[in-house]
Amino acid sequence: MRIDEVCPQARTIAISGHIRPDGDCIGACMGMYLYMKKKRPGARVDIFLQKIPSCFHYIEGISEIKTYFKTGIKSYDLFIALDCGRERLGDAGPFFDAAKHTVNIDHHVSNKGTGDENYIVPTASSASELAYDVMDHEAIDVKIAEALYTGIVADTGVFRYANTSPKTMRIAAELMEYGFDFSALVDRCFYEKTYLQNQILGRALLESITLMDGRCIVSVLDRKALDFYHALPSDLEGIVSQLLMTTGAEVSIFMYELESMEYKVSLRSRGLVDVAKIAELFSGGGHTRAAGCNMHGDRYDAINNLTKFVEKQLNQPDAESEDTQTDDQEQHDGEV
Ligand SMILES: [Mn+2]
Repeated sequence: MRIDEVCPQARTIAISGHIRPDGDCIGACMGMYLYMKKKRPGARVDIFLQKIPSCFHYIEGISEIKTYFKTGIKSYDLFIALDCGRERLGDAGPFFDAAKHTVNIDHHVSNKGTGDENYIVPTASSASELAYDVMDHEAIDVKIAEALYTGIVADTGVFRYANTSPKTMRIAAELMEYGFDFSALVDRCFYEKTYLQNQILGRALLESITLMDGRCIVSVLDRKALDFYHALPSDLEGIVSQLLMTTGAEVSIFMYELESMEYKVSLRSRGLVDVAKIAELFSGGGHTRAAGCNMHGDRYDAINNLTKFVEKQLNQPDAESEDTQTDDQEQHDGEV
């Protein structure tokens, strides 16, 4: 796909991505938005996304996002959906349905292509990588490069996950040539934590327990602890991944109390255990290496119930737990 060849006459263009936008969704959409504004000066270009986490506010044009999904236009000439199909567009969905022509650019295996024109590449690291693919590289500038780089870094866990390909690295290198501060960008978006977040991470690590000779590590934070730190769910992101970074751990489980006797559970695996299968037993879901579910009742019962199935899988290592990781699964439970 060459995006410049799609509806060159379009006078109105809308761009959007999935609900609860993550780094890749934001990077791909913003990169495309800045690119289209530059390449199509005669057209009106609008971008719709839900609220953007403040760590991404350095991206050029972020304040122009229509977070309320309101516009004077009923039917756009062209709608570009990035990092998801029609079904995850949320409030941007009706604009997609009403658009005269739709384009879908995505890297999720589950997406069969929901646009009039589709560029779906499940082996790509990120939607941002694909957005780069369809652009005329001569027209990319430092602001577009910075947005796309953000997206690639987000979905590859800073070039750490198995979805990082030589092509990903080549694109990242090309983007780097534009000369933005990639080091500060990575620190700010992916490593920096607030003091509160660091404290609560410390607390979760301190109170963790290991089971099965250290192959499974579990930590639980109750309501009292969360209230003490005034912690929000977003402050707890990354705890389960940090737990897994323990020598010998195959599976990590992090639980926090939503309300009395109700727990939000996150599971991570290095690949030997399929945690999606375990989460599914408790009406949750996710991917082989990252999954989540909610559990009711006593915390010890919850831990026993979960770890029983971890142990079962660990004791049959030749079970079909092929690693099928292809995208942002390390960061999100249950979200495809
Ligand atoms: Mn993505």
